[in-house]
Amino acid sequence: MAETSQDLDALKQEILTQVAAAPDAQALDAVRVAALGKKGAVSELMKGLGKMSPEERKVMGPALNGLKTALTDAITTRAAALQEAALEARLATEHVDVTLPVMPEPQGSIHPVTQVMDEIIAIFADLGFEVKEGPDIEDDFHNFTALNFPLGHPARDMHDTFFFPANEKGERKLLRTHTSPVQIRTMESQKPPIRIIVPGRTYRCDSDQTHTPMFHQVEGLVIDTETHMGHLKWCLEEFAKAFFEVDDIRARFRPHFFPFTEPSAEMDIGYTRKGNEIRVGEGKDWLEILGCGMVHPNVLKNVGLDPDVYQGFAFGMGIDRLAMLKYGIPDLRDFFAADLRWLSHYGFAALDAPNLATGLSR
Ligand code: 2NL
Repeated sequence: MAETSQDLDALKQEILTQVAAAPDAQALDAVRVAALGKKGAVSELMKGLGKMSPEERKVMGPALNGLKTALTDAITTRAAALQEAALEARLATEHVDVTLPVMPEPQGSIHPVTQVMDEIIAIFADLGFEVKEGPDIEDDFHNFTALNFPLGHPARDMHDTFFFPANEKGERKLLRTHTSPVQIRTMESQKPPIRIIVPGRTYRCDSDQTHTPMFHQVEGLVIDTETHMGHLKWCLEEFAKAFFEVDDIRARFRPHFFPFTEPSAEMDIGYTRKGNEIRVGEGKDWLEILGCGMVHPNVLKNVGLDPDVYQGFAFGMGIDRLAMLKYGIPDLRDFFAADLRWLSHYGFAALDAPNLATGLSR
């Protein structure tokens, strides 16, 4: 082997050209193996060093080492450039336009009943009430007996209540006719003070222009040692203002009868009719919005509370009717017809959960 430094220069230029031309990491590695691998061109030359004269080796040794270093550096630099280019190419194919809408079109909407239920819950949550739920299938005790319905009371009658077939002991379950059994269960299981709001489905065997066999109620219950009618009145007036989104409201409490409250009342609010629109809070016509009263001492006794220590108020309202009133929906039966055109007209945006800070229905 009689390599000269000119020969080494030519070899270096040739390999550097190959390095620069390598299109990808794989091709570059092939260039590296051909030059610096065990049997590579540079490695073979280095093997020849042993057979050289000391003078020759003194020149060729550093020259070959310099060549090896120069090639290694060039390959490393090229490898980094290729890796960068590969990453750029991958990012270009995987790029995402973050300004595109999340979904092409909103697919569904919130049913007015759900909207009104969520609005009522938001109002009472703000007043410190806790939401409670319970079973739709109930027993006679929690739906009637505990609530001071005398045996043989007309509301227990087959015409109003959906009963299940009786068991061997003659007991029959039923579909709850109001959400009150949830308040009964709450009073049985937790000590006063109690402040709860109970939304849910209720059932009565009744179907005409203004009644559906399944309907929705929200009931509320407050029990403490000194809770009185004044608290009831303030609380329900605050509710009515918040619900109808007006600063002031005219209200009256008209005596009524419920087996589970004494005294009992229905709450009316003043309104005027302007064409097809009803304006709440002003005017001399009255609109009934809910029933209420002080919890009957017998109900307290039935859940093991001493009526000489505890007292409280309760109320109940029909959600379906309130939704019709607030959102001007003319026919109750459309609520449950599952008509997509009706739902898209009367439905609410799914991400606008009602809250008092930004306005209930906006
Ligand atoms: C209405 C009237 C009302 C209640 C429901 C209640 C519950 C318990 C004790 C006492 Cl556990 N009362 N609930 C009280 C008054 C009226 O609902 O017209 N609902 C649609």
